[in-house]
Amino acid sequence: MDEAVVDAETVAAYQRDGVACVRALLSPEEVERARRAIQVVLDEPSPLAQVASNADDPGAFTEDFCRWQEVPEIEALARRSRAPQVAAVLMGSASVRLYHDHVLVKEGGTRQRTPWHQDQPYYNVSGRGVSAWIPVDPVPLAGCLETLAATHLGPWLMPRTFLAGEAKWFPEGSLGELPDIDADRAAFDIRSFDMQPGDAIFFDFLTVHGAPGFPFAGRRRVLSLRYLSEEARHSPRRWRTSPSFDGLDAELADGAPMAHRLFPVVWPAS
Ligand SMILES: O=C(O)CCC(=O)C(=O)O
Repeated sequence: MDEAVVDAETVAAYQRDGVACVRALLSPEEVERARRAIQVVLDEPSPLAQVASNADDPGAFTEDFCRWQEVPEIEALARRSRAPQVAAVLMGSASVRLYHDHVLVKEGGTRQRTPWHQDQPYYNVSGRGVSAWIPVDPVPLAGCLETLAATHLGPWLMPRTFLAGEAKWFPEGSLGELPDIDADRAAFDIRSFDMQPGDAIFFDFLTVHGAPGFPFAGRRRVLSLRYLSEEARHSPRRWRTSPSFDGLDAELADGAPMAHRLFPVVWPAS
């Protein structure tokens, strides 16, 4: 283990809980780069971009996905910041691939909650992966991503569409349902953190998580970098995944390693 990259206590916490906060993952210069990149993404949204809040929300929740090939500053951060090496150490994986980048911006005053969910059932992969959720603004505890410790150990829970609650990716009844966490929050081991720009929450693709709105004056701009372990395998779903990788199923067999130009090896750096 490389102690200079992430300490042993953080690695042990991550493996036990499926979540760990890594302070100052990005340098101040890298935070500036991430801010510029997020602005480019907001100014020039891709076809995958969406507003995930209602029209009457006093703020707005905007998302975009998979921009690293067009926005060089995202590619530089995804490849050459500490993030891919930390991802490798936390997952205990000798190499990691970039899966995708995800920009998540909540404007000040946004009411829209991000519902509790696991990411992996929405994805086209099986096997371990990790997200690095990196705010470039201060995020007080009351506005921070929330995670449920140890849910990375499973089971997989039913992914549903966020607004209508439909089961599209797996047949109805084939996976267990998420408990009503907000009905009895004290019964769950909820982890969240007071974040400074450039700090990161690393969490497993199976870790149950959600986020409150952002009841503050400033914005909550986040760059999430998502990485695959060596054991990740292609797992086509019966419904469009989020994000979708159109045409991939014709190029990568079900069960194949994620060896494809869309998912470059980013650690060890080449
Ligand atoms: O930033 C948010 O509000 C939610 C983040 C999330 O669900 C994710 O990063 O997978």
